[in-house]
Amino acid sequence: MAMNEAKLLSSEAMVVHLAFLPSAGLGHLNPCLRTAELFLRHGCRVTLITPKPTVSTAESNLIALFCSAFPSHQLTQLDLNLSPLDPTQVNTTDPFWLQFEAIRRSVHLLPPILSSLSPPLSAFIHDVTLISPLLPVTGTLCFPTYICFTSSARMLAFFAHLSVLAARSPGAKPCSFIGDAVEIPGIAPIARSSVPPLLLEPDSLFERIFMEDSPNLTKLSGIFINSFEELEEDALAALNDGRVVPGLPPVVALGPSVPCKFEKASSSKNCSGSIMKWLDEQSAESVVYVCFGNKTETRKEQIKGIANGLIECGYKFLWVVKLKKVDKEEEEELEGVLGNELMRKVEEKGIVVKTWVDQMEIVGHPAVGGFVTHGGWNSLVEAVWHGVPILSWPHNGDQKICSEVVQMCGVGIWAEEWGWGSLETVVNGEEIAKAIKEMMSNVSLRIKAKEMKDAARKAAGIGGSCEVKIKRQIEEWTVEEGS
Ligand code: G50
Repeated sequence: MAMNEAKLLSSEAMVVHLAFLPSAGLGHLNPCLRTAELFLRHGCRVTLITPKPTVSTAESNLIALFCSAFPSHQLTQLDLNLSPLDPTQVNTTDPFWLQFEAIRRSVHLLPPILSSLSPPLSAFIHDVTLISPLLPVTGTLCFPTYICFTSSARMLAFFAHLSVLAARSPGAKPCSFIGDAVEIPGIAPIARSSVPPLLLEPDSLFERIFMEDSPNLTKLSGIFINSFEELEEDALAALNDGRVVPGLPPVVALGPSVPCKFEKASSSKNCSGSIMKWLDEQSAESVVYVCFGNKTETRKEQIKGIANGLIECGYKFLWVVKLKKVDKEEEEELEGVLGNELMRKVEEKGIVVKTWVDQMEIVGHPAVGGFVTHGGWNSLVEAVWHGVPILSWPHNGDQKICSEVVQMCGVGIWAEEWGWGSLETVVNGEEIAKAIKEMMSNVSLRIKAKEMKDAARKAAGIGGSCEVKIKRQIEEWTVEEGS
């Protein structure tokens, strides 16, 4: 049956039905699920297509929670059983990037799934890492296609503008056509040292995907992003008025992503009661929260420096330690790395956890007064949402470009001289303690963070920019379907 005919015959024709396809790692899964939840809350029907098997347990747990939070007439979950990927064919050993590639190579499995959905799809929304392989698929099926961009508007501007630079130097690689800084109209220059390291590595998988996808952004119907005007006014304006790349589709700022119903339902289970009880006993804004995301393992040679810094800084702390990239492999004990003596001192002053925590709940606790983070975009926006000052320590990828965003709007500091946390020099305890003290005692930082929190709450509140944009988007799809 032709698609239009199906729409006319279906009594549910005016229901907006969206399919979401997330990618690997919480940094990609979370924005996708939170965007899906926004549309579900506004009455849309959602089909969530989940690539299986997932890389980490944290991802499969989150998917299960999300699915159990909505009734089956609103949300359907379908598996995308990935074709096995021969790792020797791919230029990476990173399990998350291997999964990105495995999903890219499995998109041929999608057409039968997507075309059989009922009511027919109003739009297909997928992760940023899947752009080019999906274009022929969605093109044939005639769905408007959107991406969930999983980073800042500043990073999106960089990603989009690279196609302009590449077109000026045909055949050249980013490592040669990117100079000392990337100048993008309307956006503060991005230094070469802030560019994701793998983009400067010729023929890395990241470079290949990034460069293949960048020119294809203009073929999408729209880009959803977890940001808002007050946080990234200049970048959002430059993206939307054609200065970054002519012909870019609308960049719809749906942020800040707020803690969702499905995540809240899980908090009592995930966040162990003892952590929250300990936080309850601490005075307001007195605790430093340290966490480098769900897929950044801390190098063994850096662990002692962090432990010493935390002991020296004089504040209580809650430290989430990851010694392995993938949670399933985490078995080593911290004590083995720190030694008995240091471990004992650490435990006198703070709490160390190795398990997945409900970060939103922790960052939002009144006792937390500062957040030492790897500068992952979701973590930064969560800190902004709760008005908590940030000390960023970018480890890889887009994290420097994102750290610059919070630094520029005055809600965070960034220890630029530390370089890339997982690649460059080991930072000693003294320096770490100094930076933490600066974050915890800087009054202007705390005031700015509170102001940005108010702006964030307004954007996500009733009648705020997020709601206005969601309603406008749904209306657009409804009109398209009705016509
Ligand atoms: C993951 C990662 C490194 C990295 C990024 C990751 C980003 C995010 C935006 O998400 O930069 C982005 C990802 C892929 C892409 C374009 C943009 O093709 O490990 O830098």
